[in-house]
Amino acid sequence: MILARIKNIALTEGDVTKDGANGYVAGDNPVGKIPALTRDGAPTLMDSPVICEYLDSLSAPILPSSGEQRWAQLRLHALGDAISDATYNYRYETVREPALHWPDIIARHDQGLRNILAALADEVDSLGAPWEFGNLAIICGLDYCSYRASHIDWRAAHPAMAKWHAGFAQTKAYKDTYAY
Ligand SMILES: N[C@@H](CCC(=O)N[C@@H](CS)C(=O)NCC(=O)O)C(=O)O
Repeated sequence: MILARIKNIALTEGDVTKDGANGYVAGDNPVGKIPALTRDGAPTLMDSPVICEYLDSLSAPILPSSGEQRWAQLRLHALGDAISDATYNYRYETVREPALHWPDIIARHDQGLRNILAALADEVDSLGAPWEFGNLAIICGLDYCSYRASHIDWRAAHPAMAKWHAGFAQTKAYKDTYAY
């Protein structure tokens, strides 16, 4: 949604229903996960990097078309998505009743999250500002981590990254799309 807002692309948010083992069911999305992008006369797209690249392609792309700059942006985007993935995984494991907890796998997701955050904090000066293709996924991941894994106080652990994030939180695209 942030990328759509930055690029002035009008999207309509659809209602999704959760259908047990089928996951989130809306339109033509067998993956059963959100986000998914339904399009008139074309198949539904799923997976946030794919959706972002599609939206970016609709007008003057911010993702470089080739070369190391492209890989740098895709790498940062992947690291941002990895924050979200580790947070989902941590949440899925810890939302179960305590008798079903598996401490080793909880520790794996918790540590994975901490490792990604520390690695990004080490390179905070090169994460870019304002919005770029890579850093928008990092901002989304950081906010999702605050929401679902709040015991990891990344702002306290990484003050420079907190300051970097705060700059984005002042932007209209952020304020218009902040979900928590
Ligand atoms: N790699 C995917 C991950 C999507 C994802 O895991 N979404 C979660 C958000 S809560 C979901 O829909 N989970 C529902 C499920 O797995 O049933 C992306 O970036 O879009």
